[in-house]
Amino acid sequence: MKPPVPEALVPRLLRFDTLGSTNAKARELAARGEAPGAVIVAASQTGGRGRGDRSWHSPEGGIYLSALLGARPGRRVTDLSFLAGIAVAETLRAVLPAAREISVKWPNDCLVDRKKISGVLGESLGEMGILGIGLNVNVTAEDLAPFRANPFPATSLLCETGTVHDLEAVLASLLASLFRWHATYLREGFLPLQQRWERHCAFLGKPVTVRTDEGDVRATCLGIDENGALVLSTERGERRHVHAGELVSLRP
Ligand code: BT5
Repeated sequence: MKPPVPEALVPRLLRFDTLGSTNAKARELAARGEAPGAVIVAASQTGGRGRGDRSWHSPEGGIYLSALLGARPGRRVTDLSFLAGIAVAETLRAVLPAAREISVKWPNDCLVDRKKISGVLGESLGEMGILGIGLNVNVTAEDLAPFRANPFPATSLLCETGTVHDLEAVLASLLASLFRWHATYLREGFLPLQQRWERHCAFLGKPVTVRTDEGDVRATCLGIDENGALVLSTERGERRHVHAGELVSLRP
């Protein structure tokens, strides 16, 4: 008999003014019994975290949240990062003009016209995933100046449109999309996520450089596999699946 499909979750918002890191708060609350569906939201962070030892600049005007979510039985919580990318891309699509390119970037950034507007930090806590999402909404160009020289320079909705956006409306739309896709994932598995993520990826068929522990790989991006690994076709024509790393550049 098939195991029962877990029930779809409804987001329960837990709001804070300033936090060190919403991911750290989520971990603390989960240890005290907070259940999946909880979403920790902060107006700003003083110690926002990126991947590895990197940090996430988190002034007021951005969205900083961590959602406690489960993976589908038998799957890994790393699946959840792809939910975040899709939800951010969908949210941005609804507010930006159609001419703007919105793309997910493996493993879990979201770009507008090749500039980084959002980052995701997925962590695991036993069976549960802590899905941290940072999205630059009304963050000013001045605030993002330290990241202007990055290979994928930082941007915000404010920088891209010149107007201030309704933070609450953007948050509501992001959470609706995130939880809708989570329900689809619980019901149908990773395949719909894989397909939708690839639809939001502007790098397919393009020559890219991917940084891995074993060095940089120059290859053509083909998509992601059933576990979320990046699928590449190397310059020697070999197919390669990269499980850990980062797409660091798009080559001309
Ligand atoms: C990420 O790391 O992109 C993951 C960021 C996750 C942030 C969220 S906010 C809510 C939750 N709570 C947390 O504590 N974290 C999560 P990574 O791929 O390592 O990128 C980090 C790099 O992006 C930094 O080294 C900077 O170069 C750049 N950066 C920092 N702040 C930025 C910002 N606000 N916008 C764009 N780029 C930024």
